[in-house]
Amino acid sequence: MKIVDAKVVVTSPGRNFVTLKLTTDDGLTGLGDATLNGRELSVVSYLSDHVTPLLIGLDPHRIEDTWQYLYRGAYWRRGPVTMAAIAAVDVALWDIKAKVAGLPLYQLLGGAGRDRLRTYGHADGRDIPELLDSVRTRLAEGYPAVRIQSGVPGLKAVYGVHTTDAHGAAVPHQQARPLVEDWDTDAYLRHTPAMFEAVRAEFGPGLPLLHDAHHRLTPIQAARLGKDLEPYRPFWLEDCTPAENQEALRLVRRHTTTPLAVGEVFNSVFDYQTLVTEQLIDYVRSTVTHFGGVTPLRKLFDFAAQYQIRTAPHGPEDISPVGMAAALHLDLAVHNFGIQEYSGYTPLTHEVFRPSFTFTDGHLHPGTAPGIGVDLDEDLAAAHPYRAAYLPVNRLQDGTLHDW
Ligand code: GCO
Ligand code: MG
Repeated sequence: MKIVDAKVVVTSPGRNFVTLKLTTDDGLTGLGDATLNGRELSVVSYLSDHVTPLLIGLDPHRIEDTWQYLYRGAYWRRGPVTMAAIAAVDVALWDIKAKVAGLPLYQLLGGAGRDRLRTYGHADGRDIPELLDSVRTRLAEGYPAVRIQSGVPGLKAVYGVHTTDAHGAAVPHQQARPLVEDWDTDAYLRHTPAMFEAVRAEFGPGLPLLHDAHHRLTPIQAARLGKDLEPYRPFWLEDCTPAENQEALRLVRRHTTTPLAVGEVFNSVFDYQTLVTEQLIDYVRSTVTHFGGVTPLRKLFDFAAQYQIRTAPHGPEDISPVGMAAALHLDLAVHNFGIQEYSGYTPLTHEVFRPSFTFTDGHLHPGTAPGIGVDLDEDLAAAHPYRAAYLPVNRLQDGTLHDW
């Protein structure tokens, strides 16, 4: 079997997604997700200019070899653009292989290790009462676990919290020029334990509560927050310090038993080396799309398993349904699955991608269709072209640019 065509599809049914479609001489097709939120076109160029011409004529069954060819063969290794491009190829090849076998991908990864996948959804509010309402909504939707983020008194726009204009209409957080949010770490550190206290008081001790600090704290600030949250038993504190510095987590870990989750911006096992071998974290947050595909993510998950670290793939709406489907197959198969982030997709996104995965009673399942189980409607995709859309930036109150 040979690859005879490789096409990159960019579509924006609400937000931008980049998809690679490979076709074989037998007429089989495979899809892979290459979406890098806010930097989408760099991956389109990497794929179209430097990768797809090399794929024509290759045997699609040689997944490991193709991965090594694109990773080692380029000489320049790692980085989000490279790894998103390689991920798309890797997933498209797994999709083809599983279709040839007539099996859902998870069967090729060892078969189902569980019946369904626990998820968490996002709750947010500009103040605590609005957050409590949002948690109620997520629970009514069936989510068994909830990430809580709230506005901080004195700040106008904070990560993870929706904003509205003067007429009450929602302001999309992605814009043609980045929105500017504001930040004050002391105010946040005072407010966040109170937010947890209010949610625990309303929903009791049993509900798994997660929180994302989005890389904004120094190690000693993160240690303080971890300690202050201990009475409320968070499921995890995510990305408490900037992700580049693995050693920072040593200090945080020494001071708190609050579980730590890290890794959505990582793209290589080397980003995790210290974190995993020194057991500085409890959850690895990488997903297929930004980590070079199913092939390397499986290796990371197995590595983490030796240290009793569990998996929790990144899963906001900026992972396309193709990338989500690939992650769900891996989630179902690996022994150390922890939880899957899932914020759902718009109805139009479901029409463009037509995924066969299901979300029932707060649990996902990748479905049993051969391959990864996603069909792309290319005509509908073409009717919704790319639009420039950037994530916000974040400034301290004196104007200094801070982590977003
Ligand atoms: C999460 C993430 C997202 C990111 C987004 C950026 O935990 O889901 O932090 O909310 O901000 O993926 O593209
Ligand atoms: Mg996050």
